[in-house]
Order: sequence, then structure tokens, then C-alpha cells
Amino acid sequence: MNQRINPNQIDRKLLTVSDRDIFVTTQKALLIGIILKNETRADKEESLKELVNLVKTAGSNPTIIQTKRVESIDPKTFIGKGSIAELTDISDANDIDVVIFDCELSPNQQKELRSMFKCDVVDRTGLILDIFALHAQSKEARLQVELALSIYLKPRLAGLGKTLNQQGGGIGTRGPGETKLETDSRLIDNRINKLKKDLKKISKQREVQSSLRKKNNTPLVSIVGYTNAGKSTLLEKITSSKTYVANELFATVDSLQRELKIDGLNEPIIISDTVGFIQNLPTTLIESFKSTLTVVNEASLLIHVVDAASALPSMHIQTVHSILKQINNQVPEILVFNKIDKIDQASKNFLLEKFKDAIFVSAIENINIDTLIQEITDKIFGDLLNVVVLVEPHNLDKIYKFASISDVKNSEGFLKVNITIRNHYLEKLITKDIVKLL
Ligand SMILES: Nc1nc2c(ncn2[C@@H]2O[C@H](COP(=O)(O)OP(=O)(O)OP(=O)(O)O)[C@@H](O)[C@H]2O)c(=O)[nH]1
Ligand SMILES: [Mg+2]
Repeated sequence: MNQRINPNQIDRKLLTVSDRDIFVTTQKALLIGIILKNETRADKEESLKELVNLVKTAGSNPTIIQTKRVESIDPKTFIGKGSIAELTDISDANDIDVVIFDCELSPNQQKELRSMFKCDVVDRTGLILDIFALHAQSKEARLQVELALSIYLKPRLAGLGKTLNQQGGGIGTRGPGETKLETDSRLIDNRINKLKKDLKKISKQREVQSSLRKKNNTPLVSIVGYTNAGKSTLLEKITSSKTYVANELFATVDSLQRELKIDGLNEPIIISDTVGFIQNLPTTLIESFKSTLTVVNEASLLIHVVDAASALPSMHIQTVHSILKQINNQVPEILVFNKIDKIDQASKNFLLEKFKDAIFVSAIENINIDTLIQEITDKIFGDLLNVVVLVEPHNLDKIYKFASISDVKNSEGFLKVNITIRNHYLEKLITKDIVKLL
């Protein structure tokens, strides 16, 4: 069993050495925000705040935060020599264990920076991969994370050299659960191929489940959204089930499905929770998680959850839309602003004005959850209609399952029945010649 580990108690350098070494002090991290040409400090503020949360979630301590303007990217070191000299002084003076850049570094840049800082240097991608490794629970998620990490690590192995082999790896070099990543460059390709094969097997099983669901015509709704928007909390609230909720980024890495039973309808709706999105989500992760993300593509409806209290809800919405586009998703969505208990009336009015079709809820305070369930039901099963239909007497039994009947009259060998029914079922009964509309 993969045991959940409290990230606040992990020292990454020692994690893979033995269980005894897990509970030691946290690493001190120096965070470096990057402002590129044509970008403003304000543009990058949110990204840097996010980096702080990512570092905390990964179990390190964001001890010092620096921002550097980069006019032109140095192919060897990303930031210029002057800035590096300044930052290495800060790192030395503060006994920093890991330097984290809020950008993507090439394997060579990472190697060069490691030797300059004389400690571990990690980029945003490495950090996100590390959190995925920490949080992956199911076999599939763990294989997917290991695949993404192996692909990321492969060109970086040369730069890690002895450090990695002796210490067992830092952020971005540790496998999911207790797995030790393959660090021998001659063997890594074999491992990548094996992981791909194993994942293919699991995705075949997923296909079987999905075709069963399709055969039974069970509707599937998928919850998507930016990380930490409250997707798992909402799933828990809607379906009255237990899921893992935490104030961490990427608390959910596995895809999870729950049934929503609706009063008066005899078919459940399957609601799936999945991994959250973030700006600059590493492409290797999207690739490796493709099969988990197929659930999002197979859904007939998306619930797109947005944290109403976030500083940049529009940026979060755009990020989610652009990742959905990358996986060729065209499923219609209901936009849901969650955490409205955290915002004041003025902010709510602003969002109401800007996003007229959205639903505003609080999963924690149970505000408007019924409205959301109603909206999901209406979208999946169509409107609730009150109609009079003609039915042959022997077919009356077949209607009870789908409709509530208020009045039955005889009419020239037929029954004239007044029913209340969802459009989805009415169409089904008409196509099967069980009822005729009057
Ligand atoms: N105030 C408030 N907090 C909420 C609400 N819904 C969720 N939260 C909190 O937001 C944090 C994230 O919730 P999750 O449900 O784990 O969010 P998620 O979208 O599943 O996050 P990831 O799986 O990490 O992408 C937790 O601390 C929740 O308690 C809400 O309606 N109001
Ligand atoms: Mg979650």
C-alpha cells in the first residue's frame, strides 16, 4: 500500500534512503521569480505566490524570495552572471538547500546552476512533478507520474551525477510512493518503455469500464478546474461521499468516480473528480496523464469549478480552457464559482456581472448546492415536462420507471396518461414506440 506522507515532515534529500530518515527538518528554499522582457512585476506576482504554495506543498520552506528581471535569456545560466553572483551570496549566507526557479530550465542550465549554487537547483516543472509524485495514490497515477518524471529526468541525469546516486534524489528526482527512480541513463529507456506498456494495459481496462458505462447509458459528468478550486470538496458535497480534500496544490492526482443519485430518477449520474490544472502545467504531465484525462473527454458535461476568492479568476478560467483545448475537449460546461463564503458582496456582484451564466456556490457552507444539482440534472436529463401521452395498456408498466403519472383515462383502446417526465426519457419512450404524444 502506498502510504500518504505528510509533506511537511519530509526532507527530500533523505527520503529514498530509508523510512527512518523521513521525519527530519524541512529544506530551506530560495525562490527566484523571473520577469522576462515585455512582462511586468504584476504579471508575475500571482505566479510567484503560486510558487510559494507549491514549495510549501512539496514540504520545503520558502525561506527567501527574490525576483529578477531577465532582458535576454542566457543560454548557459538563464539569468545573467551579475544576478547569479548576488543570488549565490544570498544562498550561501542563508544556508539554502534548494534553489527554485519560477520558469523552465534546460537540462544544461540546471546543471550549470547546480554547480554555481553548490546545491540542488529545481525549476517549476520539477517542482510540480515532485508534488504529483508525493500525491499519486492509485497504481495508474503512480505509473503516470513515474513516466513523466523519467522523461523529465533523462536528459538531466548527466548533470546530477554522483549527487543523485548518493543522496537518493531531491525535488523532481524522487519517484511516487516509495519508488526509487531509475537513475542509470543506460536503463532509463527500458524503464520508460515498460511504464508505457503497463499504462497501456491499465488504459485497456479503463476502456472496458467505459464501454460498460456507455452500454448502460449511464451519464458521466466530469469536475474540472484550477488546482485548489475545491473540486474534491464539491464532489464530496454533491454525492455525499468521502474524498481527499486538502489546502494543498494537486491534492488530487488520481481520477475518482462517485454516483449521484437523483430523487425521482432511477439512473444515477457518475461524477468524476480529476487532477487540477495550473498555468504552465508541464507538457510531459499532460502527455503522461492522457488516459486519466480521457474521462474528461468522455463526459457529457463538465462542471468547471473556479475559486471565487482567487486573485485572478479569469486567468484560472483561461488556463483551464487552454488545457482542455490541448486534450481536444469540446464538452459543454457549467461554470461554477466556489468559495463564495470567502468573498464580499461587491466582488460577488462583479463576478455576477461578468459571468452571467455561472452558478455561485460554497461547497463548505452548503450554499446553492441544490441549485447546482438541479442544473446538472436539467442539462443531463433535459427539462421536466408535463405532457399527455397515448399508451397501449400493456405498456403502462414501462412508463412507471421513468415518469410520475397523475391521471389515466381510457381512450378508444388506448390509455390517455398525464405524466411528468424528463425530456431525455420522453424521447427514449417515443423512439421505442412505447408512448405517442397527443
Ligand atoms: N472557504 C471555503 N473553502 C473551501 C470551499 N471548498 C473547498 N474549500 C477549501 O479549499 C481547499 C482545496 O479544496 P479541494 O477540494 O482539495 O480542492 P481541489 O480543487 O480538489 O484541489 P486539487 O485536488 O489540489 O486540485 C481545502 O482547504 C478546502 O477545505 C468553500 O466552499 N469555501
Ligand atoms: Mg482535489
